Amino acid sequence: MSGPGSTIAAIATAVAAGVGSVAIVRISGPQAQAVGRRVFRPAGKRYQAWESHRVLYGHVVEPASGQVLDEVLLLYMQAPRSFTGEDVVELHCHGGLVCVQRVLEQVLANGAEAAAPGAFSQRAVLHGRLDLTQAEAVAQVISARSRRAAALALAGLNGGIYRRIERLRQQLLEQLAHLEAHLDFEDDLPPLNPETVKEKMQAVAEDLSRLVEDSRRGQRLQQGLRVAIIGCPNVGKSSLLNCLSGHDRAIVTDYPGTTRDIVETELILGDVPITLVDTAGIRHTSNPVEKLGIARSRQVFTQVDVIVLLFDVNMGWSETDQALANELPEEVPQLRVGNKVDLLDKSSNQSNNLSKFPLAISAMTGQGIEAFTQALLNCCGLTDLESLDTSLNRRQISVAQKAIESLICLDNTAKAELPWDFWTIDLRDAIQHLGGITGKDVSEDILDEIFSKFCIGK
Ligand SMILES: Nc1nc2c(ncn2[C@@H]2O[C@H](COP(=O)(O)OP(=O)(O)OP(=O)(O)O)[C@@H](O)[C@H]2O)c(=O)[nH]1
Ligand SMILES: [Mg+2]
Repeated sequence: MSGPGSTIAAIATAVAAGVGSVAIVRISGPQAQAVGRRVFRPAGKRYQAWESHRVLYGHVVEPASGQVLDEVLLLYMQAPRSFTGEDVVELHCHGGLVCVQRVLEQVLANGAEAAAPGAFSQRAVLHGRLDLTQAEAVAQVISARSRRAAALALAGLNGGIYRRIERLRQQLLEQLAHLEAHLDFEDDLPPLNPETVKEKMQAVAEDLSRLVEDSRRGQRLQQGLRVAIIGCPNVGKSSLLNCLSGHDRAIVTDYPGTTRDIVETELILGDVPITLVDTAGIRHTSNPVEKLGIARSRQVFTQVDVIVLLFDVNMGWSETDQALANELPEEVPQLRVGNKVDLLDKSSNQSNNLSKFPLAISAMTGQGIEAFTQALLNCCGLTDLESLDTSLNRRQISVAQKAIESLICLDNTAKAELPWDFWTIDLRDAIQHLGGITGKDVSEDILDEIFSKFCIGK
């Protein structure tokens, strides 16, 4: 990353040919205004004074030749009232690829340096505009694929993670202060009760463990689920994909062996983003094309979060279905679902199948789809999402786990009745780990590493 005193610039919006009516070049740093003035020509006198947080209208030009590169709106935000806490100039250009890139090139040729990934957010943290958890939440807000995932990320952006972790850190700091005072002034203070200290530590460890558990669900909500529909030919896999996605995405015929390639579609079920993967029906075949399709189906087994094993409820669960079930990796949750329940003759003993397989649906009429959706989300712990109000990201989960481990060590120290100064060692570790989540206790190297995973312009 360029040094903290430098002036940096990047395109802050998504860049794609032919789309987006507006694209933004963001400049941040002490020279932001100077760089902006070099390339911006106001459209009239009234746009010459640069007041903070006022929009100016004009053109970006190549200073030497005066050639106009784009018609823009310019927004100047004076330090510290900006995203980064520094002077910021935003040039709102035309969208697409060409204009915005030419504007950026000109900005870079006139005194700004290309921003490294995450550099704007990193500066926001350095200048105290955001804490580390809020900066990380920005990335989650942007990548959210469902309303619920966005709401959860926004809670982090509003300081929800910071407050929860900081409260726990303060509780630990309080205990540390007690222990240290006791070590220094043992004779002047009433004796410490180890049980009380232990209980307080345990309460913090339990709260952290609950948070980690919730965060695993939050991660799944954020990333979405990849769900494969697997089964013998003709059981209605492609029909189920079409039924759930609400349109004719995959070809459906009554010929077994219709689907050959993997067909994927994105949808939202119960606020959870889902990538649904339809596969070729698995059977022995001599057809070389179908064989290739079946090989692809088998590759999908290990690349998904859940497998829906579909069978025809009218035929019952056959040996072939069982053989297929045996092939599936144990670590991937499976949901066995009987399809074509609309054809089931209730008067015959076929209906016994229903009691054996509670998940019976019709991809044709939609019967049972609601219960199926619930079961699907349930097997990944993704129901009752309203109760989920804070979710750590992957990095934060692993740091929280280290804090929990330190508290477990502390518990062992307590059980072994070791002297108080041993307790303070584990306690300090736990406090340090929690500070690593909020950014209160992280080295510059770690910050660099965290922000390098952001994208350019953030
Ligand atoms: N009555 C009834 N027919 C269904 C239902 N689901 C699928 N079908 C019919 O079953 C036949 C096969 O459906 P597909 O969706 O192509 O089956 P598939 O499992 O994708 O088959 P392959 O791609 O060959 O493996 C078609 O004629 C569908 O209309 C259902 O719930 N009820
Ligand atoms: Mg199919």
